[in-house]
Amino acid sequence: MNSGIQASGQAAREVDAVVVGAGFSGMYMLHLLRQRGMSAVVFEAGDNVGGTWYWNRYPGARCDVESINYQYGFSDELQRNWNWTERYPTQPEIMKYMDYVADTLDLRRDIRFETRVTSAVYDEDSRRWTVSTNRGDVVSAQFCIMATGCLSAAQVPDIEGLKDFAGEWYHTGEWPHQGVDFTGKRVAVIGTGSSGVQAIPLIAEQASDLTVFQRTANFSLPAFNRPLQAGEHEAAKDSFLEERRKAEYTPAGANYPYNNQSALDVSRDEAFAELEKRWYEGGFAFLGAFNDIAVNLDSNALVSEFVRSKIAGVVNDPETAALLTPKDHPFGTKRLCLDTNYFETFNRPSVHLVNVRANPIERITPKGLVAGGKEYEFDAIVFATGFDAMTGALTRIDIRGEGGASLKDKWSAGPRCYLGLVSAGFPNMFTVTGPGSPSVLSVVIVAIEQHVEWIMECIDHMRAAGIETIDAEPDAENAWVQHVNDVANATLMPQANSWYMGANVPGKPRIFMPYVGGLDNYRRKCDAVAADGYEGFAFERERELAE
Ligand code: N01
Repeated sequence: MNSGIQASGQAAREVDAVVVGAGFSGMYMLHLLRQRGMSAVVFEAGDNVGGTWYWNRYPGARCDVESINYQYGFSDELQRNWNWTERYPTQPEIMKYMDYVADTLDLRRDIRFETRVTSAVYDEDSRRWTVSTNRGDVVSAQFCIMATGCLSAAQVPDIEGLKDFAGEWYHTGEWPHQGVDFTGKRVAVIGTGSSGVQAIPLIAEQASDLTVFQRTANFSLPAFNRPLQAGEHEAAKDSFLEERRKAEYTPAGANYPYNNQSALDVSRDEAFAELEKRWYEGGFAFLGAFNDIAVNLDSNALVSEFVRSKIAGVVNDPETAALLTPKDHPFGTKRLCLDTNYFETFNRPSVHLVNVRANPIERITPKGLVAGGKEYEFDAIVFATGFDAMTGALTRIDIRGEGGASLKDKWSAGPRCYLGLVSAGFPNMFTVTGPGSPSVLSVVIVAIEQHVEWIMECIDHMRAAGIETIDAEPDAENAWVQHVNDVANATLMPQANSWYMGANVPGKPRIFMPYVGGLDNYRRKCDAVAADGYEGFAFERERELAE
């Protein structure tokens, strides 16, 4: 149990750093801080490590990055002593891995579980952050590191009547730990993003009747998951670190076979042959088939046509197939899904599809919900409706920087952050995989390691040079935000109503939030900024030196 740190009203305990969140980012950050001999405390809302994987326990939850690549790359010992069992890791296996890391590195003693940070307030006189929690902890820290995750603030749509629903309802991102048995139940799933696409086939196996409410048809690639063969992971261990070092300088943090050719430079038959080959290999390597899928509408149209034909080939009912076929956005401009039997599931007589775009959900009733004027009855409703991505976990905390300015207010027209690392006016607060960094557009653990290491080296530099605070210079921040937008606007990405654009949250500004310029370019930029004396950042030296 968490004993708390300091009841409010008493003097705050002082630490060098507070870390918010004990997912992959927070765990590694804590490890590095402790290696430096710095005092640190991590606050974590869950009762265990795991971050987004702690909460997303819905049926079928599985990472769509191959397991061998979905692990830390900073320690040979860690990777050598761990064995994955499937090509793509299940949520329970990822949790076991994170438990293993927490135990091996003895992280838990500095993590306060079941504790949610409610506010972080910067004091200009002391140049320290005061971080408060829902359990009365008050901690004063020089550094405040937000390891809050990009997809951790669950978004339940504000649909009238939910509180009157007589059945059970769940959000995929806040799934009950004891699991849910849908056997014999009539179930609704709202949402067909990655979570819905993974959950629907498994819920369909249990439920007596499943109705899927789809607002936007999504592109999904087959995962072709399989158990790893005897010795397969063992064989990969010798080259793992070398492969990871290479992956760190690729656009997506993965050594996919990239074909540096336009889809338009080959014949249609050749293009389809390449796509067919990659399709049956499974996974996101499909994206590397041609070099202009994300920027050239004609190339993209060819790929879209190929993927659409696959849906038509699987779904028996032509009307259902047509409805499941994405037509309103270019391929890859919404986050691609990876599935196992998703489209096949719609061939089950017990599974029905409702087009929410044509028949909007009007309200929830005690018995079910009304869409397009028709009432549907359910025992359970599953919201696979996603997250207030990239900003929600931060804006839900009352963060106050210089002059008492609120981060939420500063970001009201869209997040502003230099390199996705520091937001001007919030000195010594770092965001791991913050908006304006590649984060969700790359293998996120590779992006996380790059950020955590950069932050640690920056703090090392400050401590060695007697510097007390770091802040982003407003001009550098403005230029970076502009660059993030310019790079996005040169691609097809802004053409979709995606969560990358904030489009899934009513009222959220429509800004492309992650950096689409590639993890490789981004990493070089961050390295160059550091090498150049932290160009674009402003330092303040320790008080006695300044006075
Ligand atoms: O959420 P989403 P998610 N009425 O936002 C619909 C990562 N992830 O939880 O597209 C009706 O993608 C919404 O419709 P629309 C991954 O990065 C990874 O599935 O906005 N429908 C959409 O269909 C992923 O992208 C893994 O028109 C409503 C769906 O709900 C991210 O998390 C697994 C609605 C939400 O899709 C988020 O995925 C799972 C409303 N009011 C997640 N509001 C893996 O690694 C929303 N929708 C495999």
